Amino acid sequence: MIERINSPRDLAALNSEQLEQLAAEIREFLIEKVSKTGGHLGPNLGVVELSIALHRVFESPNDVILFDTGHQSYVHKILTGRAKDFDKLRQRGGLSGYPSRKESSHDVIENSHASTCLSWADGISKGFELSGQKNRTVVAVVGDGALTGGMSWEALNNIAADKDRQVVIVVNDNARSYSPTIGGLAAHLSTLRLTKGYEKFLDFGKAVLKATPVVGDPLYSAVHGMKKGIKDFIAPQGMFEDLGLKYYGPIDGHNIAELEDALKRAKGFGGPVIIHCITEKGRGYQPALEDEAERFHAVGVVNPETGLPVKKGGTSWTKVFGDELVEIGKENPKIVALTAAMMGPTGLSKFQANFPERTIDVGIAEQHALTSAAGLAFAGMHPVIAVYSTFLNRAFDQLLLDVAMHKAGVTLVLDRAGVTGDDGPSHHGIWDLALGGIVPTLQMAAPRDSHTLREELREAVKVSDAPTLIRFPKGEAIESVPAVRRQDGLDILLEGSNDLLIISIGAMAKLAVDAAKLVGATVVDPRWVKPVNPALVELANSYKKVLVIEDGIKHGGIASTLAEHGVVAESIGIPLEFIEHSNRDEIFNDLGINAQTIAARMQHLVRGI
Ligand SMILES: Cc1ncc(C[n+]2csc(CCOP(=O)(O)OP(=O)(O)O)c2C)c(N)n1
Repeated sequence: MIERINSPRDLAALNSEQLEQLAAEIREFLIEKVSKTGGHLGPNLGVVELSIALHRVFESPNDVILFDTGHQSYVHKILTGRAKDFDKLRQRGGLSGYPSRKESSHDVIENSHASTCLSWADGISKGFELSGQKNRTVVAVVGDGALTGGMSWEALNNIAADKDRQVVIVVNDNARSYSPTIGGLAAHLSTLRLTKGYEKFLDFGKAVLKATPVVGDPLYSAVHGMKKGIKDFIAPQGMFEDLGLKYYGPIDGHNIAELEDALKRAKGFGGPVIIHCITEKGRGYQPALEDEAERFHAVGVVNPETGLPVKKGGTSWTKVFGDELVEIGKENPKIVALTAAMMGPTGLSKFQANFPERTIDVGIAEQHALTSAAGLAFAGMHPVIAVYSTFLNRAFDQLLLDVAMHKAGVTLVLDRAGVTGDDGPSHHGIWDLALGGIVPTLQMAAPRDSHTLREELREAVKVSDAPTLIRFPKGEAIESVPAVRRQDGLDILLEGSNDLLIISIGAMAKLAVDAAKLVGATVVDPRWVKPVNPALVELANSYKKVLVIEDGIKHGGIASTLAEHGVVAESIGIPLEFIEHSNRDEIFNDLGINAQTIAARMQHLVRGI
């Protein structure tokens, strides 16, 4: 069946049995392919029927189908003629794990950061209206997790204001982000879920009453007028309708006929509509359904039969952090851990198991997390916010004004800093040092190994009158890059024989030491990169040549901060561009951040001494 689908138009000819068969084949296909490449298996298994129904009812790309976050767009890719490319999913030169304009005219948002889709839908539909592009419906598929992000509500507020707007919002409600979605909104959705049958009741009432002569029509209108009252009785917080959005649901997100029926009604409605679908994350794949923690939200390479990882990795930076935070939490009752819907991936599950009352999941709400943390600090706690580096970007204002300007004792722990690889341009954690570099009062450390991560984390949580930030990369931690000695807060990693000093930032240390050995340079790890340690400036100025190696963007990075302090240095870092998905080593090689290129650069510098 899959081979027969080269474009969404090919779906039109299929009868309901064939559609069921196609759905089953797509599930098998996803399990087979994603188990080989890694990717977002659980979310995509949950949207098979939904994606088929969307592409049968709407005419993409004339109608615009948007996926919030974009991690659940694999089925959409299959239906839009890209099944043949799945062997290279998330690999160099292959399919992106998110929608990609380069790949298809059916893809619009090059996303991966959550909760933006409704704003896109608002803008696109407004644009269609203003430019006279009638008959173009905008469909936004948004998860219950993504709905916990503030932007979603800012957008709904705008979409609801225009009663004629051709926007269909499909809430893909699987009750989970990575783990179960939390908060008042989740509770509300679960109340709505219990109202199943409510719309059917109204439809039944409509048919019966309309068939009743003379009194039927007025009576139907009266009942219809009571609709909100009935709904409020059944589901006391009809939030979407209170916002002024037509709500339809809940419907079975795995029943293609029911989905199509709802989507057709929404398409014909002529104004903004919410279709509330109930789906199951990981549907049809037993290992995913048994994964209570995350339902195979994102997996590496796994055995498709068992779902178990093919390669067992060593201890990750994430685990080193998570374990140490538990130890710190035992000693210090003021420590409170915050996550933005990523308890497991940021290493906080163990802290949560030990101190549930001191662990807070705020939902996909990084901005809120920062400001709420400032509040916690004011109230006498020491919040530790664990977040992927890339997701801090959107909370810059909160970091700057709510946290830093208030000198709040908040510790930010940035995982997946630097080049991350297969998740593509929007997932690299390469802006953190440059952004943090322009925030007054913020102190930043970049640990080079497990030992310094533990040590610097302990130092960070001791600071109570300023925010602190610790950043480390994705993957397996480097156990130890030993220092020859510590001098005025600086770690000297290698004593050289010539006049070249390498300033190595964080996890670049091993590479820096290996390359420096080849040319006899000195290597220093400043440990805390902000504020700039005067001892580092003094040391650097006693050398003839200085090279800074960092895995953040060069522009505004540590080398340019040091320049502000009078240190003239060459720099190796990330250029100011969006870097395509690929594995990390390939990206580093492309950028010339590997032992050979660094050694060659050092040799060149040494020759100039
Ligand atoms: C701003 C931001 N923070 C965190 C994440 C990490 N993340 C990716 S998907 C996801 C959960 C999304 O849940 P939902 O929208 O319900 O989609 P589902 O996977 O359940 O279909 C999270 C937290 C992100 N993509 N963007």
